[in-house]
Amino acid sequence: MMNFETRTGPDLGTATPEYPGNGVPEWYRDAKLGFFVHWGLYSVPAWAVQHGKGVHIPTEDAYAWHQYAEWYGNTVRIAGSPTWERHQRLYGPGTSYEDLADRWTADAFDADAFVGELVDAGARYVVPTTKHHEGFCLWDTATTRFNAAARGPRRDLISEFHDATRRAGARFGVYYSGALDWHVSDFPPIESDTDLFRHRRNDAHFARYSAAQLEELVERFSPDLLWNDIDWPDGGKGAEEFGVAALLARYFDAVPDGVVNDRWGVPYHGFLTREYTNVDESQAHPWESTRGLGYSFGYNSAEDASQTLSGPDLIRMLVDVVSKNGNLLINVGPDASGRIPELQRNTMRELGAWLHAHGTTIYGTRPWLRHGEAHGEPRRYTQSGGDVHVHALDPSLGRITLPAELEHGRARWSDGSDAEAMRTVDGTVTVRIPDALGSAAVATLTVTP
Ligand code: FUL
Repeated sequence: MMNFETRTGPDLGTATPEYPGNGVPEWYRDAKLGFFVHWGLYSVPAWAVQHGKGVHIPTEDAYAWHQYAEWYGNTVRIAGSPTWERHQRLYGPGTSYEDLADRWTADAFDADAFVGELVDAGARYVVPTTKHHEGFCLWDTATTRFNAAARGPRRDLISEFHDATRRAGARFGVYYSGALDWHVSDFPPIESDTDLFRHRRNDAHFARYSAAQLEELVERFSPDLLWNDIDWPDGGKGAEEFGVAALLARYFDAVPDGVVNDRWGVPYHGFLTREYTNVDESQAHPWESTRGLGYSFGYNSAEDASQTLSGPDLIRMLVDVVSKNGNLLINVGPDASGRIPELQRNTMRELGAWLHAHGTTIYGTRPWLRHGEAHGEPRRYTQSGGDVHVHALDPSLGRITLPAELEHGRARWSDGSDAEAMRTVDGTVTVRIPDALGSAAVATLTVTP
């Protein structure tokens, strides 16, 4: 798998004064959980080769066998790739990727119901792809006819997402593919990480096109969050007007408490991004972990339950990320009709149910003195309002050994019942986990020190 953050994530502390808005607003730090929505023409074939545990793809085949279904528009152009073969068989050799636009109906998409499912699962912000690398715009843009209002769905999907998200009381963000737009480029397919840099436009025309699109998005939706992908085209000398510094200045003028990510190809960053990567230690700067519920962001119909995160896995992941000063931007990949596939939905429901009962130990919290302990039962810490929340990651162990700082505190479970702490013969203070919680994903104890 490609390691995106190593090339796009600048080091901590490298922000420079020429890039405005350095920092991350409190609303973003409090939100903890967002939902990414990868939806585009790639949702029509909704296919990539299966990845996952035990599957080894040699590096030289990483692009021909790409794990991300949203990369279909590239993979299908690599002659002989599994996607290319399947595409010929299903759609016939004359059907281009872009022809799929007319097969995309989005006929079951109900934005309020869709966003409602995300919010029920705990989302505090929602970030749909407005334009992925394929170049198809999901809003009614004046910049190209290759958009969802003119082709396929014939609806302004981003406007629908935006209105529904605001109505639901969540924050609204936009994903935008800054560096790559295969619709207006004329390169051979990307077959290696080197190609990823070579096969992209960086001319003034393209910078102007991208800037015009992003500005439409800012003007129409005042997004709380800009999630640019890969890099921003710098356009060369004379195109400074479309460069990152100018764009971000205009964005923060329009949305003073907005936030941006770290994929602009410049030393400026808002929150840092990590993709399919675990972070070992708590990070000083706010960061965001992202991944799909399976091994792809765009819906991959070839995946089954064994490739999909279970509810308990996702709950533990959220707790882990939050304890280390991160947010989790978990992704759903709807099908072409606009429904969330059942496998993803099941996991989301479990997360939502857990957050419903334990949300106060996640939302609005901050990291504690440390994220966990090197020894003893696996656990993670968060804190809020003077309380420390101890999240036992393996409740089947039946007990939590309290760290010295919390030994004399008052401890209770999420239903408010008191937890009894006992000093054991070896001198540690231990709380027994009630049998009813033994099979929970995480057992959370709140301690007032
Ligand atoms: C990456 C993209 O190439 C993936 O397709 C996905 O959108 C992910 C969030 O960012 O850089």
